[in-house]
Amino acid sequence: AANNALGQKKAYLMPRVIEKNGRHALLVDGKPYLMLGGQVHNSSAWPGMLPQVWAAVEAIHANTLEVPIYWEQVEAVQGNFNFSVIDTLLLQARAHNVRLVLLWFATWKNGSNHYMPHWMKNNAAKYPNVTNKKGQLIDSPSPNIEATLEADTKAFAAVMRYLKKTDPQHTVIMVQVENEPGAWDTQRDYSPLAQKIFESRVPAELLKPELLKALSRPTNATGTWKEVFEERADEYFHAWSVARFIGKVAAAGKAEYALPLYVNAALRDPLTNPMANSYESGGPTDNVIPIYKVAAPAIDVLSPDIYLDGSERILKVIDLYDRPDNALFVPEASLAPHMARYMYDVIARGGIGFSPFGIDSNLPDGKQTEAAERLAPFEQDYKVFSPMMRDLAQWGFDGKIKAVVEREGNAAQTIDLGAWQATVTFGSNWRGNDVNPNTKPTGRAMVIKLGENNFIVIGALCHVTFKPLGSNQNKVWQYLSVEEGQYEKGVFKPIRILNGDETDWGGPRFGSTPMVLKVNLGVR
Ligand code: N0T
Repeated sequence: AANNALGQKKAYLMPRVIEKNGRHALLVDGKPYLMLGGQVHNSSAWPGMLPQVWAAVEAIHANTLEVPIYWEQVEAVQGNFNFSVIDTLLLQARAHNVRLVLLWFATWKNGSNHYMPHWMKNNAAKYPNVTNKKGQLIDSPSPNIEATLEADTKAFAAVMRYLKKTDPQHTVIMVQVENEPGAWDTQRDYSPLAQKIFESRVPAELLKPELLKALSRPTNATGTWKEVFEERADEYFHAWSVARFIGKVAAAGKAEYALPLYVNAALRDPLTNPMANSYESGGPTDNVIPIYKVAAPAIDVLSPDIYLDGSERILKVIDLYDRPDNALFVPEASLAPHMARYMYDVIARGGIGFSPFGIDSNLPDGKQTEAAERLAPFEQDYKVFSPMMRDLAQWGFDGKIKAVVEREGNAAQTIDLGAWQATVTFGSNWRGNDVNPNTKPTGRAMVIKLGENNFIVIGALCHVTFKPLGSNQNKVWQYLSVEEGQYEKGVFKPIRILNGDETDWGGPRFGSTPMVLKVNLGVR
């Protein structure tokens, strides 16, 4: 596969994350790529389970599959690596023309050590868990243990070395290092060893004025963890320890093969600044992103796993992880119909991907209808997005897309487009009357600005109208044309022109199946 028609070795470009004016793109084969992702359930990455995984990938039109690889399976015998499952995944992904994001379930899986090989679990003295404040052992590995770090580093480097050798065409485009690292049930390790480090001085790397400022501390602060970070000392100490550990594992892997790497976060409430005893401590939650950036420079992206409720919370989280120093990537989101619409916001921000969790249904028998209902909105959006994926990725990177997602209460929203303002109302609207407001907030729309008066509008469960702004203000306007169509390999193919009842009452109505419209506006 790595040879061209003349039998010469083909040069494949490495996937990488780039930044321009604070926006990002994931380059795959040298061009911006948008991951229309799906993640499998935790125990699905076994050859016998894959047929139903591919069925789900096909059903939702995903272009990227997020799939775990298990340390306990890869290195069941210490130093003896088994990559047979990786081989299977690579072959089958290529056959399905789907890219992979591999998830390294290793030292941490949801804060626990459950994917460590038996030879480690059976040697708790060498690979210990953390101790809580009361001196009790907690179900979470300690980040302060050299032996654990060394074992994980060796294994991850072996995985990356193997990928470099067997995947010249970059079927794997990104790797997640660990899974939701940190500790539930304690803010840090209180073992004698960790306590000793905690009582020493904060390392110089953390005492840079910009970093202290980002952490809301005096820029000249210095001293022990407690002195510098006060009530946040326990959490920051754990975050630093976990991030340094992961940073070293990632650096060793990257030295073998420089794929983009990321760490995913079990989130905290982004609105109330809670303390780390109410969420997983030490993971890349929004408040410790600056610590992770310093402690783990080999990690390209810090990513939110969105299982939160409420549009205010979810949009806030998306905003907190979309930073000039961090590409926006949502590697997990609940597989719920209300969640799909946030992808519009992620795409508009130039995000590099989105993925609902658990696409391969394992609901009990008799719940198949529910499973289909959960997949449906992702399936419908991905169907529209996939043939224009490269365009969306480029437009998002260039800042040409604006999006709205329906909020609780269904209030109308506006989008400023320079010479025009679009107003989006939610529900199925007929002749200006809201006969059918959406029962749940699921409406969504994005507008791509192709020219001053030319737009692509994609939406569902809403109604869109325009009004002239700026130099056009107060002028009489009309639609010159509204074409309904779809993209085929990056080219807009119209099916029909919408006119008459389909556009006269202010503008086009979008039903539950997303539509792609090419809109051309004019003033008199
Ligand atoms: C996720 C998934 C999987 C107060 C849960 C979410 C996945 C892991 N963890 O199905 O286990 O591997 O990354 C944690 C959600 C915490 C919600 C806390 C609400």
